[in-house]
Amino acid sequence: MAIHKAKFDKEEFKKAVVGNCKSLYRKTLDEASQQQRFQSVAYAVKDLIMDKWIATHKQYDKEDPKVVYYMSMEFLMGRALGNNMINLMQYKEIKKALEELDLDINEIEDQEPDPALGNGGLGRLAACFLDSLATLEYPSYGCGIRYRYGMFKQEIKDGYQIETPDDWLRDGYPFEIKRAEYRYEVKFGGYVKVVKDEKTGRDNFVQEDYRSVIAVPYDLPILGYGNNTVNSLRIWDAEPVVKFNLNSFDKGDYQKAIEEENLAKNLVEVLYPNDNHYAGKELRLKQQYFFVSASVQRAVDRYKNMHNGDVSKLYEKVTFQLNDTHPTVTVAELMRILMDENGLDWDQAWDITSKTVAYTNHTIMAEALEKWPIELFSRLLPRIYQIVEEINRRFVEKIKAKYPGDQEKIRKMAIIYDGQVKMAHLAICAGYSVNGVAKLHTEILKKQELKDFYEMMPEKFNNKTNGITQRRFLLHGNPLLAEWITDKIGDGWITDLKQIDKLSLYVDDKKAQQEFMNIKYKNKVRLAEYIKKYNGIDVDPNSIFDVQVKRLHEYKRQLLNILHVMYLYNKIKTDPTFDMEPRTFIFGAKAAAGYRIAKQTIKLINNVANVINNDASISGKIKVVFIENYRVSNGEMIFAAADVSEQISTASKEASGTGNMKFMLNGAITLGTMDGANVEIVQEVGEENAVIFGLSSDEVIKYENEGGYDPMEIFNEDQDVREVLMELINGKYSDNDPEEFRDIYNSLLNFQDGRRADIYFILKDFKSYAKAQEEIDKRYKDKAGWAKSVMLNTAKSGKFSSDRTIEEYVKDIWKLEKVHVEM
Ligand code: 4GP
Repeated sequence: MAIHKAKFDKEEFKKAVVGNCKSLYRKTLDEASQQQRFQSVAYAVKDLIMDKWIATHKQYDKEDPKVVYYMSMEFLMGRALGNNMINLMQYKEIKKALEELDLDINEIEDQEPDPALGNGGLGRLAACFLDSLATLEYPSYGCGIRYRYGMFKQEIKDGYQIETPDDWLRDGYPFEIKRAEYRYEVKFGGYVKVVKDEKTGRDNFVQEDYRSVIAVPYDLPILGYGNNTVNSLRIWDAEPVVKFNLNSFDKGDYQKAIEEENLAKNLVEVLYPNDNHYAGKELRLKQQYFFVSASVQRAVDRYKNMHNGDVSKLYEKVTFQLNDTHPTVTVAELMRILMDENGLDWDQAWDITSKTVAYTNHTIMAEALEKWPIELFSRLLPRIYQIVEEINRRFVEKIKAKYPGDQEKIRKMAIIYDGQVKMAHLAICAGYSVNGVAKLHTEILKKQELKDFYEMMPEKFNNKTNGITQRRFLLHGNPLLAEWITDKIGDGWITDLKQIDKLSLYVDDKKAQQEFMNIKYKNKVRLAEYIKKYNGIDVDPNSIFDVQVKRLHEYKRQLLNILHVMYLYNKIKTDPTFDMEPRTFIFGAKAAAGYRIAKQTIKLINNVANVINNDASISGKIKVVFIENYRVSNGEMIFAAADVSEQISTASKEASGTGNMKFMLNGAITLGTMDGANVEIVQEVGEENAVIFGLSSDEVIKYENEGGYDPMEIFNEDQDVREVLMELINGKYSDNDPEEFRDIYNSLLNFQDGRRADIYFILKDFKSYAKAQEEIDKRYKDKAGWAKSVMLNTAKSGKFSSDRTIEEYVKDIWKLEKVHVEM
């Protein structure tokens, strides 16, 4: 790939920063606040982007290439300033310019709020995909919502998680631009009137007595690395209709005006903070339809403008990729627009729609499956519901034709059944592609979760193993290692991560090993300073940094990790001569606000930390740290500093995982189960360079199909496990309140609320996990062996670039052509 580096005029840039400060704040740089300085710098960087952004869209208008619209309720972007500097290939130059203005780039970057318009995996994946699409020069739009408040900020008080609002727009977000020229009305509620068209004799469907909002987009630039491509992330804000339509006042319809005002205000107020979980709230469905309707209306208009108003070949130039089922109303909205607004008949509209929409599944967790009660769905989206009804009717006919007399098939596969609209079924029925996000996950979809659909439509199913962008998670997040790698093998890895395999040549080289481990040490010092600053805890950078950062979820088993820490602590206490490498267990995780047992787990981790960190008698052999407010920006620093990557989900439950890839890239050893993409990580790096434990996914699924296993047997027979479990309810870690962790204890041992005990096999996997942890200790003692292993992890991470993933989507699903932008 030809890398293009634009000329950088340092003096111009400095002038721009000073000028921005003046025109934005009426201040000189020295009297401006840090936030104001950040804004002044960000606007100057935005200036460097604008010409490319304009040129990209001119080129798209000229060439009329096929475009993918990545439809997602979440884009977990992380900070933009540093990343934009990197992708402009002007990080060092800008850093230097800022130094001359007496500004420290790290402090400036630290002023930017993380745009956190996502929860976790699926939202961050969307952000990595946009980076890769632009870098690979593929035309694309991210389509989402401009939430007023993104993912909440987490504070830890007395060990408890406290959620505070993420007011990311408070000071204004310098990189967005409002596109007031693209306004679309989105309608909710009311009823559908059928009006016969006198001329054509056709039935027209008209929504009456509805409430509506105006969707107004804001565009964020998505820069390709080292090229002129700047794509857009388009996030929609809601404004009340009355602002420009005073009619309702004229008619005295004051009530309606107020309702629409409130609708607009509430719609985009906040991101639902659930990961791998469906909340079923009416407002959530409104959010879904809101951004989908606006995005599809815009995409169809854009296409029509370029094709003389003819929509019949839309699929040649447009694909809507559904990031999980959240945007699945895309299917019905596109049908509505094609039929009701463009006069196509059902068959034509269906032919286009079913060649235009594709679906990605991100989880098999049952509680994440979206099912909307038809009462709610039809009340909120009456016309859309009619269309879904008809899609369902025709689909059921097809099922009947294929499986005559098999009522069971209809029960399992219908889109509408038992009074619910099943969004995954709609996405699969209408989509031309259905993909999972790692090999194992796709196999489980085919053999278990979506078995019936796979049998009926095998041609739709395919796998796209996730990836991450090395530009953010190595080049930006770990500058020391990035520079060292470039020194050794050149900078080709930045846009072609496969090349990082050239490091394999160095893994036995003593000097290279030392350099690599020295960088790791420096990154650990950087994290230790952060921990000291924000947690007040001293940690030893010479200890093993054993890290589990991800959303808090029972299936991810942070509980297994902390129970093991408690077990290890008991071991050290009973045998003070117990020999082990000092270990720092680092956690970071947000729990959904209403997820009780997840919040209790956070409290448990913090209480265990409190006891252990203050016990001088163990001479610092173990430290436990819970990093507050884990997010993309501190994540970048954490990955760089990790020795051990904890990927310990119950096998079969983690669809892919992407944190696992970020750790691997930065030279950490995976301690994990054979789940999600861990399987492929082990395949790439070799079993001897990872530590694997626990039940396999087949074993887990077998137990599940047989009604579970009995954790009491383990409790009865294993004294170590019993001791740890009793400590949950004897006050040892709960300031003498034995009830504090009762729910956790019960979840492991007692059948309750119709749920089996220990459904995530924590006790079942405990001993095998403890052994794996001993293995880590043993391997770490062999310094050269460890260095070689972590270097191999970095060297073998080439497959896990989101560039590779995107190329696969392009080839198998989207069929895009690259558009090269000249300046
Ligand atoms: C996540 C999966 O849990 C994770 O394994 C996967 O790597 C990620 O999607 C991206 O594909 N799912 C969600 C969710 O974030 O809310 O379902």
